[in-house]
Amino acid sequence: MLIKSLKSLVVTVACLLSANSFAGLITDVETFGSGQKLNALQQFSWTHNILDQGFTFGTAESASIKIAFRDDEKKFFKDGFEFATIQIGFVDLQDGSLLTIPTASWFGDLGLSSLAKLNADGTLFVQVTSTLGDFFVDSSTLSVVTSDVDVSVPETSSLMLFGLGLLGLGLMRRKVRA
Ligand SMILES: [Ca+2]
Ligand SMILES: [Ca+2]
Repeated sequence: MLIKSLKSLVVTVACLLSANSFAGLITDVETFGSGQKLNALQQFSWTHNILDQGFTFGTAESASIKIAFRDDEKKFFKDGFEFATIQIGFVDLQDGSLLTIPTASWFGDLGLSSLAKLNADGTLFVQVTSTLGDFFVDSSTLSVVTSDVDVSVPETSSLMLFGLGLLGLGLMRRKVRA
């Protein structure tokens, strides 16, 4: 009985430890009403801001972005080729300008310079240009993995010590009984 309750205690402590992991995830979604229509050579830009999601400067470890595209394709008359240029950040050699066919969602990881920008001010500029064809930009989702400083570390350690202490106590009692 005692061992059983100790086991559940250890499991509880383990759960607390994993809940106190150092990584966090911030998701910032920008939607553009019923979709922003882009005709040939038109541009559309927006800025993600993760400060209002409780972002702490310098804690972004990695980030990815998903842009949802939708073709304006008519039912009977398929239009021609579609190309979009995606620019992430203002001057960003690593992320560069990416050419994509804007008929489905585009997904990409942010490069170091965009990550540095996020860490510096919590914002990220994104711009889409219709290089060819016409299509909709429906939404943009920025996901940032953060290494938030864990203020509950001392608490976790004492909980673990408490758990280990109880475990030791239980083992001692078991020895005495045997
Ligand atoms: Ca935001
Ligand atoms: Ca089209």
